[in-house]
Amino acid sequence: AKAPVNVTVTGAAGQIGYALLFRIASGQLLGVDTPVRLRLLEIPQAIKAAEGTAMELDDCAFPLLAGVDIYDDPRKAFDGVNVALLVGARPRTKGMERRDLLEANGGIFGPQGAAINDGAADDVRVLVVGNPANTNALIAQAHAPDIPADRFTAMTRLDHNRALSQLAAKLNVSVSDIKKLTIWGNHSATQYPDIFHAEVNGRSAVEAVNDEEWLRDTFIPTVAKRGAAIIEARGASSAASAANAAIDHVYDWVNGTPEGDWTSVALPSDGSYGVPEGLVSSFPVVSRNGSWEIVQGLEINEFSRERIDASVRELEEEREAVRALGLI
Ligand code: NAX
Repeated sequence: AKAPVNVTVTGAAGQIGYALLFRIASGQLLGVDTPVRLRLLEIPQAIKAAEGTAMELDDCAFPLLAGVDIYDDPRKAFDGVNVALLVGARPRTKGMERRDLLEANGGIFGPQGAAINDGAADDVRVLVVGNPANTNALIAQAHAPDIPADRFTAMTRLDHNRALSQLAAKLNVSVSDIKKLTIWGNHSATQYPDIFHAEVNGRSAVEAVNDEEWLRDTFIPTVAKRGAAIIEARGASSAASAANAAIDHVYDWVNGTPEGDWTSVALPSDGSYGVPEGLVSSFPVVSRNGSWEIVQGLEINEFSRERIDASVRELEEEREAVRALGLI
């Protein structure tokens, strides 16, 4: 039998945590032949709630679940970790400036990055979900100099899945008919969902849509503002769909992306497509042999260039701000 994989989930008592843990324990994160040991990290006030979730995990009697441990100390929670899902973050509260938000999150993701650096297994993979996800990933990565930078990623898979679904609805096709869609840039309102390279049943998606106004004034803003629309409708932010995207992200990272398609992941730039090196920005990627590779050689038209640059500019501003605060 395979040895259990250590999966640490931060913010485990939160709403995404609740939607995520049961799917991990059932085998959907890594595959149905891989046992997992869950390690939940929470702040002291939420430990009791995490214990309640752990009781429910017990009650599912998942054959693949090798154990559940609960911690309020990142050093312990990340000891020996193979997959780290950084979900817990400091949310923006009313009247909070961006500077305060970045500073509060620096206080979380800096120490967590250092704990991962010191304690993680050699094959560690990190996915940051907690917002501002790209810059939180940048902060964690900056505190983990001994780990290859490309093991630190931030989640734009939810945006990717939202874009797939919107485009499929517009063209009246199934999401599985669509390939090669891309989210570029920041997981924020400036993100750019790009369909110029996308294919629908093998033909150009842009030609199939044939409606630049829809693309510009409906598709892009609908995808970028979907999070706000969910809050408006549900009275709470996306949880099950965010957990689903985290599962998709890690599953593909470990098991590979299908031939003839790609997905979207925010990872430290190697300078591809003019994105400054080191910025954690979303790219079209494939997963091969357990690593992400940025898809190279795509032609970027003027419409796309403008939008990629705007989102990357926002990421540069965030990086400047966390630098000025001494967080990286
Ligand atoms: P909740 O507020 O329900 O849960 C967050 C949990 O994190 C809480 O239980 C809290 O106690 C815990 N926490 C806070 N600081 C912690 C720390 N230092 N260590 C460990 N745990 C800590 O939020 P939820 O709805 O679960 O969302 C979690 C994060 O995901 C938020 O930052 C949210 O903005 C972000 N999202 C990111 C998305 C993405 O696509 N990248 C989409 C969904 C979501 O909005």
